[in-house]
Amino acid sequence: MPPLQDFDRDGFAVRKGFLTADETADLERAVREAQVAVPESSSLDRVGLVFKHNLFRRSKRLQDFVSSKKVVHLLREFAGPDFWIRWDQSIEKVPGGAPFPWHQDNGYSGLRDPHYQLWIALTSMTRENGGLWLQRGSHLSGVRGHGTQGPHVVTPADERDAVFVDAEPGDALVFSSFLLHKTDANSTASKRLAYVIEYMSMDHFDPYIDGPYFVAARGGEPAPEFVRYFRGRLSPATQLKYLRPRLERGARALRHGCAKLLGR
Ligand SMILES: O=C(O)CCC(=O)C(=O)O
Repeated sequence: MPPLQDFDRDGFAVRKGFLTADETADLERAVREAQVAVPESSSLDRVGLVFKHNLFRRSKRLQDFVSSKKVVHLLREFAGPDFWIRWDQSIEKVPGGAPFPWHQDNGYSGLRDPHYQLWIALTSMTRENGGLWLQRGSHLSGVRGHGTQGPHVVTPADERDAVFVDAEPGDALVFSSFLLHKTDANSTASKRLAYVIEYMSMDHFDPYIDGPYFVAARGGEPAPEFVRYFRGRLSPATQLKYLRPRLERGARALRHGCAKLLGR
């Protein structure tokens, strides 16, 4: 594992062979099992990108994995000793699946604080099948402005600075949610599958996620537990930070509801 200074500088860290072949096969089985209950839930399905969210909420096996000692000991290097899971998803890019343009995860989440994305390859990830490209160090400039492009939230990036991460099944990548990343189209005849878990320090909160919240670690050790409250949620600073965006979202939803009612 590269030292923490490298992660601070680059915004990501790769861990080749993080899972053994057996662990990878077990994880893929658990992901496939949990996927069954989740409807394909995004307009991106139509362009060959199949996202299935919140799998861990339905699967004890995934809860055990995402809060296992191996995973917690990796994540505590980045997220600190106490962290919870805001989100997980499997991402399958089928043959012909479309590109997913440059963005920061915060462009989608609307959050001001970082989370740490643990990206585990369940198939190989190549340039041809739509593997992951990153902009080294791009996390250092904080949250950027994003626009929209079809179903995507996007921000400009210089292609010349892009770094490709080759991965084999069982390889893991941890990256900051502030890091710019993208994937290209899948031009092969095989699917590309990754399982992604988003870890957030318990000092930080996501006001757009409904509880209960799954705590993965306390004091740097596994402490799996669903809770209603934790310090980031209770913090007045967090509530204030998101007061305005939440009011704006509420107003947008109200306007949208009224327009629908009035048939506009
Ligand atoms: O897997 C992909 O093609 C892109 C997904 C992605 O960048 C994300 O979920 O943030």
